[in-house]
Amino acid sequence: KSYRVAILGATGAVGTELLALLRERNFPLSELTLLASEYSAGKEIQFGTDRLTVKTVQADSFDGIDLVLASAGGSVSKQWAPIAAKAGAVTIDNSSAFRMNPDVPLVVPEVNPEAVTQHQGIIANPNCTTILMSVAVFPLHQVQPIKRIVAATYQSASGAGARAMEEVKHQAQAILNQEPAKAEILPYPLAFNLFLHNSALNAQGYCEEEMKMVNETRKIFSAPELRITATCVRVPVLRAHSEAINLEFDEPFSPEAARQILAKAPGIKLVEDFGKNYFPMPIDASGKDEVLVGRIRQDISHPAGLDLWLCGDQIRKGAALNAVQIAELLIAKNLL
Ligand code: 2RA
Repeated sequence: KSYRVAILGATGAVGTELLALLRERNFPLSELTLLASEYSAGKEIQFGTDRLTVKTVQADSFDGIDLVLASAGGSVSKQWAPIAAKAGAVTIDNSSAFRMNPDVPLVVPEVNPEAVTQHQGIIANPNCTTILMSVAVFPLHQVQPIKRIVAATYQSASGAGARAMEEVKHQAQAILNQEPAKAEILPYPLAFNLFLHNSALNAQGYCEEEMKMVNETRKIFSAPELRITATCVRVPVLRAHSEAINLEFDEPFSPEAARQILAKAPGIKLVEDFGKNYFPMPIDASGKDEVLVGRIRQDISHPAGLDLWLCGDQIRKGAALNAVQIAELLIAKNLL
């Protein structure tokens, strides 16, 4: 069987990666429609031997469509995903619009694949930092429930969009030319700098990005008691996020046991050579499907604590790949 697929937000960084993945993974396509808001309409995009023209999304865009892969921002998803559902399509939405909606499964295929069976037309793709952390720590949680997570993230410019990736390069060039670094897409100069993620702050001083890690992880793990705190930082890296993760359990969890479990876990590649002091780096994770995990070690401040480090491609596993894997899961479960 093959499927009529629409990509909503086809011209963005994630949309571009979605197209690449559909080809790379030979997704069974009978028809591919590229949709975007009016100002991106008309663009021509090469897809294999076909030259596709991006169309403006409108009420009848989803008639006859089986699957919508949406990555065009929360307001566009809020407007069009319910219309697509009414037209009989399943939407896998990369925005945060529906993630905490109880009727919308929030899915990382390596963690809670069974959640897709509950969908009512919309399935939410978690935030990139949540996906990467979930893939890395869920295999340990399955062996011994995690009590508390302390996360610090080192997030690439790609999370702020393709234009932000260009801007950080221009900023670096400016600085090397002893010129002022302009910050127009990004809130501040990022080249040779870093800053706390600039999403809105709540009354407790946590930003939306940090609360996504807290709330989304609890939903994906079905672990409302799981205690999580996070500090999210934007760093001058192009397209891979890194995260320093501290885990607290009830009982000690040895690094050796954790290493053995993670070495066999889905979606993970162990990268650690203590002799060479070599561990995951964004340049190794970029363009890869796996979450690179390394520097697994006993937390010396807590007998039941464990520290680890991860890097993962924000556009790929952090967004587009996870969405395509959810679509593949729907096919495998005859839900599409
Ligand atoms: C970011 N996770 O990195 C957010 C959006 N992709 O800014």
